Amino acid sequence: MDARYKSREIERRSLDVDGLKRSFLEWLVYSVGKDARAATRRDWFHTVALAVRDRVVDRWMDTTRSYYHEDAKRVYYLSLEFLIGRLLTNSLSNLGIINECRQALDRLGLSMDDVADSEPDAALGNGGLGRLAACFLDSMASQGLPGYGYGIRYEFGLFEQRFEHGWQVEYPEQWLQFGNPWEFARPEVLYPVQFYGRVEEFRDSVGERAYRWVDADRVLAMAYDTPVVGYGGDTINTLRLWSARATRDFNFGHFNDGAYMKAVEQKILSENLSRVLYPNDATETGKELRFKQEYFFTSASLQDILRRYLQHHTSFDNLPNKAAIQLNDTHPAIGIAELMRLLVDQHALRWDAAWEITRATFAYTNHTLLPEALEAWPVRMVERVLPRHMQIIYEINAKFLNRSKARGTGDNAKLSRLSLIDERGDRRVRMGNLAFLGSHKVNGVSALHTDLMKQTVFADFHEEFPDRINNKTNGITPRRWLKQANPALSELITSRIGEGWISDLEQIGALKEKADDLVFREEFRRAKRKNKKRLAAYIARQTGDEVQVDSIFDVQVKRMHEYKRQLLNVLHTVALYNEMRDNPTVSWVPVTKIFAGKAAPSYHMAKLIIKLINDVAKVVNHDPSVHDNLKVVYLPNYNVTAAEIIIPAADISEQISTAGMEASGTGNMKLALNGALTIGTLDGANVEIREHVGPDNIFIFGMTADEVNDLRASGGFNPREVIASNPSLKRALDMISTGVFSPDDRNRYHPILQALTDGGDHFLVTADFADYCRAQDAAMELYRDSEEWTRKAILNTASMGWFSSDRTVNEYAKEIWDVHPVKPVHEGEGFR
Ligand code: GP0
Repeated sequence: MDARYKSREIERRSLDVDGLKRSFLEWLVYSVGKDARAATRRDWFHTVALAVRDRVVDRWMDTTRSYYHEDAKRVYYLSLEFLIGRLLTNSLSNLGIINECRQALDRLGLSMDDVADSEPDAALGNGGLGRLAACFLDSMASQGLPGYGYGIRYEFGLFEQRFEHGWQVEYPEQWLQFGNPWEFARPEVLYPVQFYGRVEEFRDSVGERAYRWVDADRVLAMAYDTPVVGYGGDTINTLRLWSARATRDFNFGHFNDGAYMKAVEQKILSENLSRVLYPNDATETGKELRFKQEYFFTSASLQDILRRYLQHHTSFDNLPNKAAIQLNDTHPAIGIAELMRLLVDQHALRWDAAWEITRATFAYTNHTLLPEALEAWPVRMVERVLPRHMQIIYEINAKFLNRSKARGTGDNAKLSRLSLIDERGDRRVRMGNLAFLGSHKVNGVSALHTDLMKQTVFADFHEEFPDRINNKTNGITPRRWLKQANPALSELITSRIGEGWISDLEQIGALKEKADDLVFREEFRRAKRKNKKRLAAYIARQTGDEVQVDSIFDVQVKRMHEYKRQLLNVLHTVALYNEMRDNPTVSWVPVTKIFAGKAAPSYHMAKLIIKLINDVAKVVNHDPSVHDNLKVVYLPNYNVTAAEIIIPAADISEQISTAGMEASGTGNMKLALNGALTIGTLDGANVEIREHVGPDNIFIFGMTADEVNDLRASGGFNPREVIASNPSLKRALDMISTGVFSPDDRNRYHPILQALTDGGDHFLVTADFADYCRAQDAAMELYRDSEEWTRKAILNTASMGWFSSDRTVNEYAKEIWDVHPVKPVHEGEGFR
């Protein structure tokens, strides 16, 4: 090799300050095409990202090659959402060169924070489900597990939320507008995906009945790869996202008619498939385009998985030993029919063999029991869009129901509940049933949720397959959610217990004994205060509101949903406002209520609650009679980047869903890890958080899931009686209904009042109100004793080790996937 070339190769990979600085300048000039005088902040971001990417590529190839050489079993995480957020700080931090990078930029007169702030937030997801997928990618790479993410490269991520007169307004989020320095386009990794057409029956070479899908429309799926940097930089995994490309072949019918433009138009329209993320969280809207998106990325991923498998194998018998496919919710569940089609129609396997392979390969994670989220596609649509898959689904169903009948499974009512087809009304394909039947393991995301799955949605299936359902309580990555987002606390922790906690979060338990150490408490408070100042500055920039750093930062950040009960929180806010006005001489603990979260654009009630919070904020924040003791803030455009600023600054974490309705929650884990005390119901993972932090270090209130269930079943719940018997609740509701917060439109909130009264208060806001206020009072009282508060906050941080997504992913690896870590062999020269 030419000596000059070789030295440049080494330079490309150097990790010291000088090497970084030189390569920044080189990238700026030769790839971004600017000199230092003309470069904008965005140019510098692209420059730094490209230089960092250089330091990742060799190790990435080493990792991929090692998996290939070992023919390791891989896990494929199929998810319609990956909520990754920004990658610059994450990559630098996982590579261990964040300080070197900061210094190199310093020498160029640049601020690392400004450069990092120029990166768009990759919001290819709605909320918890998408963020969980991103945390799992980090954890798989950090533990050396051969894990691939597969999804869609949406051109438009989740909408940008702004407020206009307090109302949510949506704007398109164009994260790719200025290019994406992290991704590698793979124009040669291209798979055809078909839609529509019809099925032809024929006899195969041995005279067996076989099927062909003909006259279908075609789109191409093109791969874009993003390296996923594991902690320590040893393993670099791949996130492969598919983008729709038009095929070049023309519809000759149109062409011969001279309708050239019409043919081209169709081609262009086919690329709409990967245009935009559906903005609904936990609701199914039943749009054909969504169904096509699901099939599009699932089919491309399966074709890619089989291609990779066939590099080493000639028969499919070993597929389950080489590939584990995890379905993140039912969105990719059509993959079960697709794998059957690929094995039976394209690779000529016998049905029973193909079914065994399919079931042994797939596993399914359920994320919610909400009926409005359970996907059920009209048979007529599936038949039209994917005619061969509809046949396959019928065939799976017939075989299953016949076998069940033969085994003497229950009555017809039970069989019709087990059926893949819902025969009531317009016939529908139940994707949850398909996912369950086509998987060898099915899991819930918290202990309570998994129990409820067994008792409700999958009760009949659980009876048939008692070993299939298992629990995998969610987790969060400590790299992004503590090390990166909260440097103040991270440095303090590392100064006392070393940095082992970053890759083994259970080690953070060693901090428990520091809870009684006065000096440590003081430093813990100082870290929190620093984060609160950072958030206060962010609030001032975003909303113009001034908040007191020494007030309680009471935080509820999550998607806006009635079951998450932001309404309960704002009702308490109004009640507290009244108490403060009634008792001006009491020395109140100042409180700042901080809300953030998006509502689905078509979810009117959720948007109305946002408006209510903003209206309440307007009144409360400008009322001199509360002496700044109460402030209400709704931060716009909640996303991963905002979460990284808000979460480390929280004193109180609001996790107040109606018991039985929040599958797990993961924000609850992030907040507790960062030293917030939870006010919460016994719902989702709150139950397990209480077990870990201890009942004295969490404020639990409200009805349990069983009580909710009984109360609803009894039909005897009367919210009007509850309201009438609680003066503070009644007064708050009266103020809202008489227009105290909406003098410009006194009837604005009637739909909310209506839902809480005649509507029957489905989410039991009124039922839990009194106990919620009691929990709030207890928290405010405790906050006066800052030593005791800090002790509990430390115990929260110290007790969250089990909630690392490393633990979660390890459980999946051992109990579902049977995959093992691979140590990559690094061939790179002059590297470290
Ligand atoms: C569940 F069904 N979740 C869904 C969905 O469509 N979107 C979504 O984000 C969430 C649950 O609501 C959760 O409880 C859970 O922790 C998360 O999935 C990951 O399992 C919200 O935090």
